[in-house]
Amino acid sequence: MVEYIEGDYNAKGLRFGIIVSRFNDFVTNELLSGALTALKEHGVDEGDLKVVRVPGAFEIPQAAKKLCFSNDFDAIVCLGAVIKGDTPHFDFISSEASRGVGQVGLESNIPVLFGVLTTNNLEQAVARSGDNSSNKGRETALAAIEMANLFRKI
Ligand code: INI
Repeated sequence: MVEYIEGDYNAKGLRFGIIVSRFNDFVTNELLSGALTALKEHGVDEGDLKVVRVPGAFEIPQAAKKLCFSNDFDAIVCLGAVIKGDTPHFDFISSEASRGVGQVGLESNIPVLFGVLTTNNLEQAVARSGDNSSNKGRETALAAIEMANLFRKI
């Protein structure tokens, strides 16, 4: 008989580290708000949440690595906003953030979730950080709950 394993959305008793970058904070504050709301809605105790702020998306993987290896968390949620400008800087920051977060996730024993917006303009960033189900912080927090529960089962 085939065994199917998947995570659920009960977050009671789970501990989450949230890393949020300060660059474009008018967007990242909204991502954080979406993530915190989703986690609390699903039963996380405030005492099981830690929010770590870093300067920009480039620094997110470095802080994620520290949190992962502290053994204090069931999952790490990474939040940031990289918005395209007139120079190639966007490409370096966004690719390093995604590559770095992915690498930390593969090296650690807990899920590391990528909630860093990489958008062509401000309008796209605002559309994905509003107070609704499209909020990337909310979406990432829900994925973190599911993955943390999944990791307890496998
Ligand atoms: N950091 C961001 O999080 N988003 C950006 O859009 C951005 N841009 O465009 O420059 C950005 N740059 C800062 C970068 O993440 C580092 O903090 C900085 O380079 C110091 O290492």
